[in-house]
Amino acid sequence: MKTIEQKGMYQKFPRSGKDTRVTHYCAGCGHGIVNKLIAECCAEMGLQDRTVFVDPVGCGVFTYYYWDAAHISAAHGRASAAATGVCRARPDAVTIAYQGDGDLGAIGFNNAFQAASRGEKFGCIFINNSLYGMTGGQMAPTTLEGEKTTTTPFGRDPALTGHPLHVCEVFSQLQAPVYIARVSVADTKRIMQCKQAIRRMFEIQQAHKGYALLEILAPCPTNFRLDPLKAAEFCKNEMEAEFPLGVFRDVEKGIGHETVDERRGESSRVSSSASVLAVNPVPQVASCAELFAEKEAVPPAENDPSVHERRFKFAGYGGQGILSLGLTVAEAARFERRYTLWFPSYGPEQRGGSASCSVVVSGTPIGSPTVEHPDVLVCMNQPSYERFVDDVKRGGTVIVDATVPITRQPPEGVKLVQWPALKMAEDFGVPKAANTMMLAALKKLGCTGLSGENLEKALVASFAKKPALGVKNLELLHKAEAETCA
Ligand SMILES: Cc1ncc(C[n+]2csc(CCOP(=O)(O)OP(=O)(O)O)c2C)c(N)n1
Repeated sequence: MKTIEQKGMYQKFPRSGKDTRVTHYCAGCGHGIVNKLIAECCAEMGLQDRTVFVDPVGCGVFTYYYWDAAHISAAHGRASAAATGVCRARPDAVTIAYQGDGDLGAIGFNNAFQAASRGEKFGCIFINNSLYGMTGGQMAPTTLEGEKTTTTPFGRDPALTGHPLHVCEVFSQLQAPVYIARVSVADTKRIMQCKQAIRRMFEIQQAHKGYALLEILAPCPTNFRLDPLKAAEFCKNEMEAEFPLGVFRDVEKGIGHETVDERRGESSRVSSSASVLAVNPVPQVASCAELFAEKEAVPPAENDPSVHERRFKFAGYGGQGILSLGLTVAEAARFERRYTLWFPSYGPEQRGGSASCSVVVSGTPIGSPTVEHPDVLVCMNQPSYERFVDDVKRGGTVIVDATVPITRQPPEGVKLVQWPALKMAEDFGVPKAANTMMLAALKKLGCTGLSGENLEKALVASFAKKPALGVKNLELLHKAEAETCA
């Protein structure tokens, strides 16, 4: 088969560790489209040998696999700070920072804003997909009002979590930037406009004219929980309604720039002077409220100070179902109308590396999702036992798989339960169900503080897309409960 050469990209991506030309982006992801446009512009303008890309932490983290140019990987939120260093140290280079809306709008907002205010000579490409993509779809500063994310399951409520942050409009209050624009990649026409805007950004950097910000509205089908076409429509209808497209400033072209004196006289001119790009009106589609429609609607948590907070840690190897076990307990708490948080932690590997999650269940709003001293620790392997056993609270419980050698006892006052979860799952002919075996132990020992009925309901709900497996796991749960604990 003849492969088409993609300008500006490596023709294979060996840095990914695979002999492939396939990127890591999901189908319909805005990053994938923008990555190609950036590579094309850089190559078409003959800038590959002069360009230094500063890569973010977020879904754009692997652009150094793809773009054939120089790269620096910055820590999360620090791409604009790193780009400041690059463009000062190498004034001859074309420096481009690439950042997501969590990266730039949340943790990295101040250093991005200050770099813009100083007029550092780099271009910043800002991908706004309205949430944290890489980490599983949490709320970002740009999340729309009412938008459901994993951390705003009832929709973003401005009274609790504020209003969406308009980065272009905020940066437009600064004196130094020479170019500020917002585009989108939600359809072909917009993609062409986006390419022109990226080109313009490269032109400005090629001539070392000053700081430029290009915000790009991008669909994230996976975390919107929509197919690629519907995700693009969501981007057009809902996101553009909140974040209008346009060139907010292009100093050379006389768009949207006033001197401080002029602005003092007429403070609203910057935002009103955005020249809005002509885009076709599109039909209305499913709103964000429908995104999580498949999840059972449960009334919000009830405030009940008599229910004390319980903190859990679940740990094991990735692939042992430890994160879903934690999620099942959190889901049971939701069914019980408790406040609850589930906080996963894992390495970059999808399988095999260490994985753990923290769960907090309480009758009152929860302050922090981190669990340093769990009441209950569930360990599926030796490294997690070694790592967390000393942290368990006095009066707490450690449930550990019976295959794990007990090299040291838990602290005084902590109950140790060795439970043959892996063996039972194996004996029952479903080795993958070891996490369900652990749930049986939690239920049998009564250490979740949640009703058995809700734990079972949550187990079944976790297999909502494969109901037969839900029934099977419930059966296995009951069989395991009949076993005796060591
Ligand atoms: C200092 C630090 N805090 C938090 C994280 C976890 N983290 C990794 S990516 C990310 C957010 C990514 O969201 P965004 O910047 O919007 O990019 P997207 O993945 O949506 O493209 C977070 C919070 C981290 N890696 N480092």
